Amino acid sequence: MSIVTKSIVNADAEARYLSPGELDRIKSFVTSGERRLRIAQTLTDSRERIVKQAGDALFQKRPDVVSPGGNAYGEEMTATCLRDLDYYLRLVTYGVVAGDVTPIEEIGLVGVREMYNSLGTPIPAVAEGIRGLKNAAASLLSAEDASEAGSYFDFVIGAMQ
Ligand SMILES: CCC1=C(C)/C(=C/C2=NC(=C\c3[nH]c(/C=C4\NC(=O)[C@H](C)[C@H]4CC)c(C)c3CCC(=O)O)/C(CCC(=O)O)=C2C)NC1=O
Repeated sequence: MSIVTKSIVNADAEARYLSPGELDRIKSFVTSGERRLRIAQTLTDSRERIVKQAGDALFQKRPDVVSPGGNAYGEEMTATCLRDLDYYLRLVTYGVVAGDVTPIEEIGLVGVREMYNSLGTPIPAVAEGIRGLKNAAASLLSAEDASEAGSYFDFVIGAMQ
C-alpha cells in the first residue's frame, strides 16, 4: 500500500482529516516521485544487464553453487537462479515506485527462508546475488539515486541474513 492509501485508510478509520504529519509524508512522497520513477525506469530498462552482471559476480564469488552438487548446477538450475534474481530486481522496482518496502516483503520475503531451506538453496548465496544486483544497479544510477535504490536492495539482503 502506498503512503497515500495508507494515510487515507488510517484517517478514515478515525473519521478525521489527514494530520499535518500525514500531509508532510505525502508531500515528500509526491516530491520524490519523479526521482523514484526515473530509478524504476532505469532498472526496468537495464534488467537483463543487471541480472547478468549480478549472476556473473555471484558465480565468481560462489563457484560452489554452479559446481556439481551445487543448488544452481546445470543449465536449467542456473537459469532458475537468475530468474530468482530477476524476481527480486522486479520487486525492488515495485518498492521504489511505491516508496515502501511492503510490496517487496509481501510478494517476495514472507516465508522465503523456509522456501529456500526446503529447496536446499544456500540463503547467504542468494543474499550475495542481491548484493550483485545492488552493485550493478548502482553503476547505472547517480550517487543519490543509487542510494535510494540501495535501501530497497538492503531490505531484501537484511531479510536473507
Ligand atoms: C516473486 C516471488 C518468488 C520467488 C522469490 C520465488 C522463488 C523460487 N525459487 C525457486 C527455485 C530455485 N531457486 C534457485 C536459486 C538459487 N540457487 C542457488 O544456488 C543460488 C544461490 C540461487 C540464485 C541466486 C534455484 C537453483 C531453484 C531451483 C531449485 C530446484 O528446483 O531444486 C522456487 C521453486 C519453484 C520453482 O522452481 O520455480 C521458487 C518458488 N518464486 C516466486 O514466485
